[in-house]
Amino acid sequence: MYEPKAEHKFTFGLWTVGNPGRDPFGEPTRSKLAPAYIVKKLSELGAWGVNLHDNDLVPIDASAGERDRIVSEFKEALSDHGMVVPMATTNLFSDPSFKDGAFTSADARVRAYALQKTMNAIDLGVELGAKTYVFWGGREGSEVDASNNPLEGIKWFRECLNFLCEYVKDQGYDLKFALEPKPNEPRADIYLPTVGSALGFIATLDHSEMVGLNPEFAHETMAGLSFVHGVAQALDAGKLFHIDLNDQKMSRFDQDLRFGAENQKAAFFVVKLLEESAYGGPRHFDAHALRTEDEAGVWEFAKGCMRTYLILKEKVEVFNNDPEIKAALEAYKLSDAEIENLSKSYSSASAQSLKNRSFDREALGRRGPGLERLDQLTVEVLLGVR
Ligand code: GCO
Ligand code: MN
Ligand code: MN
Repeated sequence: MYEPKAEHKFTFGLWTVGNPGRDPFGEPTRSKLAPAYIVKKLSELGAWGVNLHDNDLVPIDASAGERDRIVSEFKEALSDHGMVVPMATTNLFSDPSFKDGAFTSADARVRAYALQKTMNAIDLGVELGAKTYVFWGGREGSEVDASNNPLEGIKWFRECLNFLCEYVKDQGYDLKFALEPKPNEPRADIYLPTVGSALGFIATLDHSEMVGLNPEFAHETMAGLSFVHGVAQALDAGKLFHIDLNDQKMSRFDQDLRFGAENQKAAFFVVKLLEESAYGGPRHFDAHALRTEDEAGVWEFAKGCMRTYLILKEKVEVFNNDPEIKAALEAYKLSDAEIENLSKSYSSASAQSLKNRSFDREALGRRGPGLERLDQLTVEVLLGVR
């Protein structure tokens, strides 16, 4: 029961289970885990793959020879354990050169270096088999808007993404980009803070068809928004290219909690959306064990993310097959074929008939849609009594 298998497409970043527990107030509480060891452990737990930033694997100052040796050893670990790398990304936030942004830095040399670093990291990702390339603009933002005009920042961001789309096409890579919005941390205000803002921005790119979203549970929650709604909007736009699953208390610092640890109802509806949609991509956990934990706690954390996902997936079945829930949903969605025929698509005749029609406004306002009952039934499914 609830045993993760490759078909579930569970992935973790090297940086997630590899997180040593450093925070702004304290030093690491765990020792570093080698990438090959992470691959082995995650495969034993039933994960399908790992994702990485360039520098999770190859140190920023590695020579070309060192890089090739590290990459070939890592490839061997992947093939020994039957693991894949479906997504890769660039670390454009740790090095001090990126302290005021990478693609949005006001220093043209930093923007050019960020492009160079990203092209190299894309080459690495593609070499490892990645099909999705994530852009999390952690440093792309500001504390003081006096110094960095947000309009220019967005323009530079666009220029860089347009450049990189052309690079991918020029190389003949089979790679899509996924933007990962976040409202704040590490910057006070990060550009493209939410799913909605990223969708608006994507429409302005030269190759918008290559670019979609990597929404994260914690990030929308930090902004006080509904992650379920964000994911739905990305799906509706055909832009859900990847997903970062974790958990978060609203209005806190970035917690990166184990998936389902905090907001079980929202986690349930996310799983429901994913499982019922055409999204066939990875279920990626971008979270880490609590800083209190030792290595054993790290693997408990990883197991917990996958197990909770599978439990919620089962609860989706329970929800969908529950006769009372079915009836409540049917009663909630009141349809009327005749009137929908008039309102679904425009014609001057249907506009005229709608204008002529009289509606019993008071009766419409009197109807109780039954949401209290429907929600209680949902809670009972989650509490395991249905
Ligand atoms: C965060 C982000 C990152 C990104 C990662 C991949 O809040 O730090 O979620 O973990 O997902 O850099 O792009
Ligand atoms: Mn995050
Ligand atoms: Mn993330």
